[in-house]
Amino acid sequence: MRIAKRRITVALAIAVLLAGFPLASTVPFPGTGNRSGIASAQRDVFVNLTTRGLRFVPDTFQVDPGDVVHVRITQGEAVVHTFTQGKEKDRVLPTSWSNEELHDYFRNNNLTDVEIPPTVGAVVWANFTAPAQVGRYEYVCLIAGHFQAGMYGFMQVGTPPPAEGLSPLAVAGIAGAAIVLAVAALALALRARKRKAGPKPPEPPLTG
Ligand SMILES: [Cu+2]
Repeated sequence: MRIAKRRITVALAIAVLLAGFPLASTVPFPGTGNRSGIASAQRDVFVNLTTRGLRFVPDTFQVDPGDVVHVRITQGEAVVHTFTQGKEKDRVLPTSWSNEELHDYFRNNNLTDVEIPPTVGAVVWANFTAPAQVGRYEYVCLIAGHFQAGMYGFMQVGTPPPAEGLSPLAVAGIAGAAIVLAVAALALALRARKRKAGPKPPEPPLTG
């Protein structure tokens, strides 16, 4: 009876440890969420983009939440473009969309929308405040057919979480559990071997 009680206590302790374990992995990644409540001065950041071959070069850039972003766009070809920055977090727009659908969407979902005249070397500035939420925000060109041809990119606001969605703490926890299991398995294997060994067979008599 006493042993059974102790077993239950041990099982409970393990259950509590396991239940607590997922807590580590749900702790927000540093930098997740908005900065409200944290006193920090707004920062001006400058980003250089070029339009070339129906592409934005580069097709990704990173800023911090709440940054005042100044995008300097240099026209690299004699084709009119727009730089239209979306404001919906982690939305990836389908390239199957028609230009009408794209225009309808960006009518109410843009942080900035500027036109780049079709003169090589022309410079246009797009200025806006980065969203408070960490995430990816798509930017596109609204000239008919350009988005569908691949003229889009992503502004990364804040530090993206690790690819697998596991926090470093969770990864460390899993690695630790794996080591504990490996050591336990080794100990069991050694014990089994010791048991099997038994007494030594007698030495054969020496001859000649
Ligand atoms: Cu374009």
